[in-house]
Amino acid sequence: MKTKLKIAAGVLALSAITVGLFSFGDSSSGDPTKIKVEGEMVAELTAPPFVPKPIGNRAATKLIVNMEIKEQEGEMADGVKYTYWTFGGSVPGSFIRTRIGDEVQFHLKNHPDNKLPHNIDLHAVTGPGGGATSSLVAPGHEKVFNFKCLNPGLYVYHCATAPVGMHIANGMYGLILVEPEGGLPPVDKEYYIMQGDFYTKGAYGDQGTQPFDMEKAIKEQPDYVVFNGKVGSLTGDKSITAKKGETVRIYMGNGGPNLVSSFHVIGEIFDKVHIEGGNLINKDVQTTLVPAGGSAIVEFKVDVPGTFILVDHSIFRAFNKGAIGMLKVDGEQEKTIYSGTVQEGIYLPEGGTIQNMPKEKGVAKSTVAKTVPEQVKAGKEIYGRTCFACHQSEGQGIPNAFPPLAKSDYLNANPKKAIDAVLHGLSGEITVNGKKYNSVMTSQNLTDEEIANVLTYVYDSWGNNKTNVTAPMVKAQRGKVVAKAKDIHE
Ligand code: HEC
Ligand SMILES: [Cu+2]
Repeated sequence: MKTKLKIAAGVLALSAITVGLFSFGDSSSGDPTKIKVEGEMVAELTAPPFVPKPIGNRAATKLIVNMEIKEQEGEMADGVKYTYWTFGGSVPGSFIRTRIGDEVQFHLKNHPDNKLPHNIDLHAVTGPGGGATSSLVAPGHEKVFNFKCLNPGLYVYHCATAPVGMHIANGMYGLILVEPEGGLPPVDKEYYIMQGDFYTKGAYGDQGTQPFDMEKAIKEQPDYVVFNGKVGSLTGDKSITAKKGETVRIYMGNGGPNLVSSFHVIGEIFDKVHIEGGNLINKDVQTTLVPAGGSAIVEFKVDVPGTFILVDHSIFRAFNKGAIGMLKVDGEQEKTIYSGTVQEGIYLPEGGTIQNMPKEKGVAKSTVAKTVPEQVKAGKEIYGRTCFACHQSEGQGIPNAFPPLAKSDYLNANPKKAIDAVLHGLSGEITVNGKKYNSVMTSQNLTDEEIANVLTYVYDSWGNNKTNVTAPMVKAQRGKVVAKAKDIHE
């Protein structure tokens, strides 16, 4: 406990210096301990990905926070059960929104059905243990303590009951925002996201109830790295949304317990980042580092429609451990900002010019028809280069994000639809093996022969129905959908 307190004091000292150097409005130049409070109110708390209403210009007040701890079973991924320990019934815990000068009266309630004592350390608190020393509470009990918000910023809170790592690893963390005098500038959409790493006895995707694995946690080898407590919490119909032209602010935290997050939104640039959730604003940022037990506030305007993928850019975590979310932006295309593919052709270094896709036979160099095993071999290589990233090594896909190709009823029902997906891309709602997906697969820039080979490989693998897709079949579909696309444009 002693060393932990020292660390907390060090962090607080640092944040005090930051406030001195960079202004978060002018409030920080005054003495926040002197800010008078008016009246009292009960804090609105929200589950992720939502945040309470902005503070705006309300005066500092006595703010009552009622936080209930619940130990409850949830789903880490499809068919994977996990017992989470939560603040308020969600991972991350309920979002708390305050302002500088608020006097928070914190009620920590440990539900009688719980098995363990817990407490809370809020990084926004100036005081021993960030509140942990005053809040240890047994099941069926409540503890109350008060603190005054002295430093504006976005702060992590977490349980600090021994074994601390285990309480955090089971989901006991969340964010508390302390707004500056007058509030943060208004934006159109605000969301709450927190990354966390999870350690299970079984490997990623192993079915059934998965207990916590202390050994893997100590070795810092997580099976899951996820946003908002589970795989797929922010994909498909749970994606966060915005309309073209809107400004989006994400309150991004990292509960850890171990990993640091390289937070990135594919296809967007953060116009502004409150570095580490504090007062220093960086502009035009591609990827921002969110420390374990730290945060960042990122803001950007969405200028073009589409699906933007949120990732930890330590990229195996994204595609293999679950750290993927989606922001869906509606609106008209904005071709001057992003054109889409304007030309598709064959690149011949010797020839030096871009040519159109071969319309006639004879352009491709080797047109000797391959045997099925040759197709499978060539197709496997293409799969590893192009499809693998999303549909995964065994065609298992990623729950709620990328549909499976293994034993896919969609794929096995009709090779023409599979060919269309690879040729022209696929978007809108589809159902694969009883699960709905509503996402975007971009068109894959492959020749007829390559598409034939990769699909023959897919059909030959993972329990699929061994359809042999040939180049002429692909060519036939290519012709058809061009005509269809034309219809749409007319
Ligand atoms: C960038 C990610 C990505 C890549 C790369 C990708 N796909 Fe997809 N694929 C998707 C998504 C997302 C969907 C679902 C689209 C929807 O919801 O409408 C999908 C759907 C499909 C489907 C139909 C659904 C099913 O599960 O049967 C097939 C077939 C398919 N992809 C094959 C491929 C093949 C073959 C490749 C490689 C040549 C490939 N995909 C590359 C993301 C991708
Ligand atoms: Cu706890």
